Amino acid sequence: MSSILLDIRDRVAFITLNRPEKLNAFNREMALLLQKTLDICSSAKEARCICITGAGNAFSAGQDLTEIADPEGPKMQKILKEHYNPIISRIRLITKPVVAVVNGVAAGAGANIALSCDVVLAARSASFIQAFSKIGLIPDSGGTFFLPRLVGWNRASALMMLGDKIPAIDALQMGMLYKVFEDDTLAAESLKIAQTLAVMPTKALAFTKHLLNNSAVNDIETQLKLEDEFQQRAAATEDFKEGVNAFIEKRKPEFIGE
Ligand code: T3D
Repeated sequence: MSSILLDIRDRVAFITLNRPEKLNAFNREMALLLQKTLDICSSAKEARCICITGAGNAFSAGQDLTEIADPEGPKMQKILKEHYNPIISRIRLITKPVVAVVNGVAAGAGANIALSCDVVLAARSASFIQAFSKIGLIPDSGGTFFLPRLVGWNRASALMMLGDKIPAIDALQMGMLYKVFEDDTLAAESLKIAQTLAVMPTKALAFTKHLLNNSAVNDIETQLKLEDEFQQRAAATEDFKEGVNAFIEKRKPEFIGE
C-alpha cells in the first residue's frame, strides 16, 4: 500500500498520509511522494482545492525516528532540505487552497505541515505537539515562521520550548486553527468546506494566498502596492465578471476558476 493516497473527486483532491501503524510518521519515501502528489494536484485542472489528512487515528507524528536512528537512513543534512522544506514551499506556493484535516495527533513536522495550510480544521480528539524540544531538536518545517504569527510570540515560545500536547480545542482558542468538529463529523464538515472552496473564484483565492505570504515580510506601503496590483489582476478574471453579473441578476454565481 502506498504511503500517500490521492483521490480526486468533485473538484477536490484528497491526499491521505498513509502509514497508520507509525502514526503516519514521515520517512524519506513518504516525504518525496507527498511532494510529487502535491505537484500532481497543483497541475490537475479538475482539482480546485486540496485536502490533506491522515489514515487511522493520527494526522502525523512527524519525522520517523527509526529512520533517523538507522545508519543506512537519510543523513540529517538532507532531511530538511530534501524532505520538509520542499513540502512547506509547495503548500504555500500552490495556487489553490490547501486544507489540513487534522484527524488525530499532529506532532513535530506533522504539526507544522498542518499549520502551513490555508485552512486548518481538526477533530475534537486531535492534538498538536511541537515535539522537537523533547528530542533535542529545534522546531522546523516552518514552525518558527507560522506559530508565532498564529498564536503570538509568547505562546509560540512556550509551546516550542515545553513541547506540550495541546488539545484541538485549546489550539482553536489560541488561534492555531479555524474550526474544530466532533470526531464523527470531521470528514463530512471538512468535505463541505473543501467543496465550497473548490467552486469559489480560484484565481482570487490564489492571489489572496500570495498577498498573505507576502504580508508576513512586507511593510504597509509595499503591501498596499501589491494589493493594488493583484486587485487589478483579480478584476481581469472571468470569475470577477461572473461574480458581478450574478449579483446584479440575483442568481448564484458559477465560478470556473479562470
Ligand atoms: O533532520 C531532521 O530529522 C529533523 C526533522 C525533524 C522533524 C520532526 O518531526 S522531529 C519530531 C519527531 N516526532 C516526535 O518526536 C513524536 C514522537 N511520537 C510521540 O511522541 C508519540 O508517539 C505521540 C505523542 C505522537 C503519540 O503518542 P501515543 O501514545 O498516542 O502513540 P505511541 O504509542 O507513542 O505510538 C504508536 C506507534 O507509533 C508506536 O509504535 P509501536 O510501539 O506500536 O510499534 C510508536 O513507536 C510509533 N511512532 C509514533 N511516533 C513515531 C513512531 N514511529 C516512528 N517515528 C515517530 N515519530
